[in-house]
Amino acid sequence: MACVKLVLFLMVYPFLCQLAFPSSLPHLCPKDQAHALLQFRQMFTINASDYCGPPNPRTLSWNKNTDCCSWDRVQCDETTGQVIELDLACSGLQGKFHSNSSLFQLSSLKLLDLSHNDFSGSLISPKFGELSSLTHLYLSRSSFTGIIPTEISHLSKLYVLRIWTNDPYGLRLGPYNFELLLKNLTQLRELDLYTVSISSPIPLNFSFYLTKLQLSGAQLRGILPERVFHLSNLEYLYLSSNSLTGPIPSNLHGPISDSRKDTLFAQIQVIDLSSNGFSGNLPVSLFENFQAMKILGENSATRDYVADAYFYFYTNALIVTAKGLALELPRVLTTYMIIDLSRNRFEGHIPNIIGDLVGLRTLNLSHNGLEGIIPASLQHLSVLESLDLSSNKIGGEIPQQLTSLTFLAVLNLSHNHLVGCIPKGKQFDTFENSSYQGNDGLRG
Ligand SMILES: *[C@@H]1O[C@H](CO)[C@@H](O)[C@H](O)[C@H]1NC(C)=O
Ligand SMILES: *[C@@H]1O[C@H](CO)[C@@H](O)[C@H](O)[C@H]1NC(C)=O
Ligand SMILES: *[C@@H]1O[C@H](CO)[C@@H](O)[C@H](O)[C@H]1NC(C)=O
Ligand SMILES: *[C@@H]1O[C@H](CO)[C@@H](O)[C@H](O)[C@H]1NC(C)=O
Ligand SMILES: *[C@@H]1O[C@H](CO)[C@@H](O)[C@H](O)[C@H]1NC(C)=O
Ligand SMILES: *[C@@H]1O[C@H](CO)[C@@H](O)[C@H](O)[C@H]1NC(C)=O
Ligand SMILES: CC(=O)N[C@H]1CO[C@H](CO)[C@@H](O)[C@@H]1O
Repeated sequence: MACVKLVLFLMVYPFLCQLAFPSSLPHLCPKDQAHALLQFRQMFTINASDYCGPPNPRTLSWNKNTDCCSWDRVQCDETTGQVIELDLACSGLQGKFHSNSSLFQLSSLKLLDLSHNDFSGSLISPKFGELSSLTHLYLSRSSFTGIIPTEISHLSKLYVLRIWTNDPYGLRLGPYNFELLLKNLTQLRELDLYTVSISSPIPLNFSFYLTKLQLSGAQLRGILPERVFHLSNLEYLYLSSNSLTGPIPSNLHGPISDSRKDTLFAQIQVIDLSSNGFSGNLPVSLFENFQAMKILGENSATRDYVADAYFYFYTNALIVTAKGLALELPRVLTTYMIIDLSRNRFEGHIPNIIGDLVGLRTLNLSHNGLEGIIPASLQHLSVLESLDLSSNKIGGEIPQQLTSLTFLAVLNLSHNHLVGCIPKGKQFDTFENSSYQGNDGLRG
């Protein structure tokens, strides 16, 4: 009798459980989704790339006899059981990515990461545009070629879109598609199209939520719309190696009135406008607004920081771990604050106010037409590691106070009109003479 009771209890238990804890009941992955995943997996051989470090072919462990929600790198919705996250970054997938891939049957996907695989010159399928729940799409450095399809702009829920490539002939995005993309993806926090060829001016329509904009090497031209400076959440702006021209507006107005002006670029941590055709004076009024750079973070006094996700990618093979962290990294750890305005046509003086940006690690103003003197206020940049003012027309003496910059590992003042004695002591005893060459009036 007791035995029957126990059996009955065991039979009823799951239902009781479901009543009591409806959402904690483990859902089985729907059969069609498991099938779609396995079918996708079968299209590829596994050949881990050196870029990702040691081979980590996670999809090998997928097994049709187990619940696909328990598979490595697969996440399901707790209530519906639908696959909502698929993180296949650095999975060593090698082979053609078919335009009708079974992956597109996973219609509830919110996060899809296919970066750092080798899809051998496949085109990016227009069907990505059908995954309308996507908030995060990562397709970087996966050997896709051709034109990024217009359909990507259907993904109006996207927060993060990363399609960077390191092949300048790899991917293109027509000017019209670029405009459409910016206009329709109104929720975007991060847009990374590094070296994707766009070949157009920067359109005016931007998501105001952007925290990171990476468009280096995108063959952009024309002037930088003032609207870019109104992205009040922007932390990372990379526009290097384009053909952008004109002065940076010196009279920026806040979105409603001048009183809102202090929000402009207040969060900026990295601004890289190097190798463009910018002209005019350095943007003093913009520097004034760099509130985040005026703070010396808690861990700043150590070198034990991790820079933004890019730095992390390029210096650390553990991209897999990095990805999960990437969104949070800049906030959690001390960041690597950079101003790089090198190789442009900026003129005028180096503004004293740069000395207020005490969080700066790297300042590169080289290869411009700057005049005047090196402001002594730079002595306040106590965590500065790299200072490059080379190839300008800067005169006067090197301020003795710069010897207080004890973190300075790279200094380049070459090819200017500096005079007087090179300061002695501390870091200054470590710099090579190529740091000073091409200044006829310098001694010591
Ligand atoms: C794996 O990839 C490397 C370079 O990416 C290539 O040289 C090698 O032939 C590939 N191995 C196989 C089995 O395809
Ligand atoms: C994709 O299309 C090819 C033919 O163009 C076909 O052989 C293949 O089975 C299709 N795959 C899927 C997942 O529908
Ligand atoms: C823009 O997004 C909406 C959804 O918000 C979508 O219906 C529309 O097709 C998209 N337009 C383009 C051109 O992608
Ligand atoms: C500064 O920028 C120039 C030109 O973009 C570059 O060649 C140089 O290496 C940079 N300096 C440092 C110290 O990185
Ligand atoms: C640079 O320094 C080396 C010694 O470290 C010296 O031999 C050389 O002449 C110097 N070059 C110039 C241009 O001063
Ligand atoms: C400084 O820059 C010049 C060119 O601008 C370069 O030749 C020299 O090697 C650089 N020196 C250092 C120490 O970086
Ligand atoms: C500044 C600008 O061009 N804004 C436009 C962005 O897109 C919307 C929708 O097409 C337009 O209404 C705005 O005028």
